[in-house]
Amino acid sequence: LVTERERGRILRIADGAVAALTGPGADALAAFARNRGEGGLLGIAVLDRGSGQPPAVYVYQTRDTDNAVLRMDLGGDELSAPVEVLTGIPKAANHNGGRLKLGPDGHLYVTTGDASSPDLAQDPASLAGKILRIVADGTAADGSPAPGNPFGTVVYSWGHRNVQGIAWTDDGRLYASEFGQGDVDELNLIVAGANYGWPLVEGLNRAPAGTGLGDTVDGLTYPVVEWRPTSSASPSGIAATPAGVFVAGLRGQTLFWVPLTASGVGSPVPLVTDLGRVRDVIVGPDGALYVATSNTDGRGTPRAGDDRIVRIEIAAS
Ligand SMILES: [Ca+2]
Repeated sequence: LVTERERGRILRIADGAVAALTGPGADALAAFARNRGEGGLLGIAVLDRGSGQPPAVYVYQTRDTDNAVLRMDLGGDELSAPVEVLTGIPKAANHNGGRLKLGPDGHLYVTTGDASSPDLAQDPASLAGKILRIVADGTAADGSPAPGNPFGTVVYSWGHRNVQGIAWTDDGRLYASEFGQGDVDELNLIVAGANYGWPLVEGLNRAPAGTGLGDTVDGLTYPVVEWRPTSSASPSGIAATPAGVFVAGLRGQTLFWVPLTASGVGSPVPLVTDLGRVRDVIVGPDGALYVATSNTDGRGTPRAGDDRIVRIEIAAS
């Protein structure tokens, strides 16, 4: 399934054929679809509830006054009317975050942006500039703080500017990509309760002398990978395989490969550079990478066939 940010549609793509989902849920999502800057219909995650039950589809959508996580049942190509799972995430024209992923622990991780109010990222009580971790089992408990969250709230990590991608490695490490202000884009290793520094620091900028990648100094945790300047990357969606972390780059128009090492990650390697702006990358059930381009979003140069979902096979080693 693929979301369309501005039209508010969810597409089912199978064997190269594209069909838009229908039903009350599709109508409700489309009703909020107007030009919302970087907002709109953003992340999507699907929960398989087992035999006899329809899958639950979670989406992140920018509405009139907030960003919200909504849930629908999917029967065939029909979506039921949305149920509000988590509301009141600050919205703005820019910095809405919006990635959703179900973690290996079965909980739903939600990335938010600072909603162009940087200080909110340093306010643990605000949902802006955070990674959130919530219950998502398809019941009325959805949206409550997941057990073990560091503050007893839905907040999992804080001090983020605009988290665009999250992914887990096989050994359980959680990585997250983040757009910088203009100097430094980041890939962070996410630890529960850690403060990733925005807007006090950006990458290693303004860090105490001697601070290295991945260090935690004076309560702030620094990224494990930097891209300088941000025009070289703008890291959006990410995916992880045993080969490493794959990072979709918008302004950098590159799919990066960040190799995994015993102690962390290596330096990013440009892997694919001929697709234009790359919005997202996931690992498919077949083990291949599926990459979404973003050349028709008003910031790119559309080419024939854009935008596209591209399948890329990667070597096992
Ligand atoms: Ca940071």
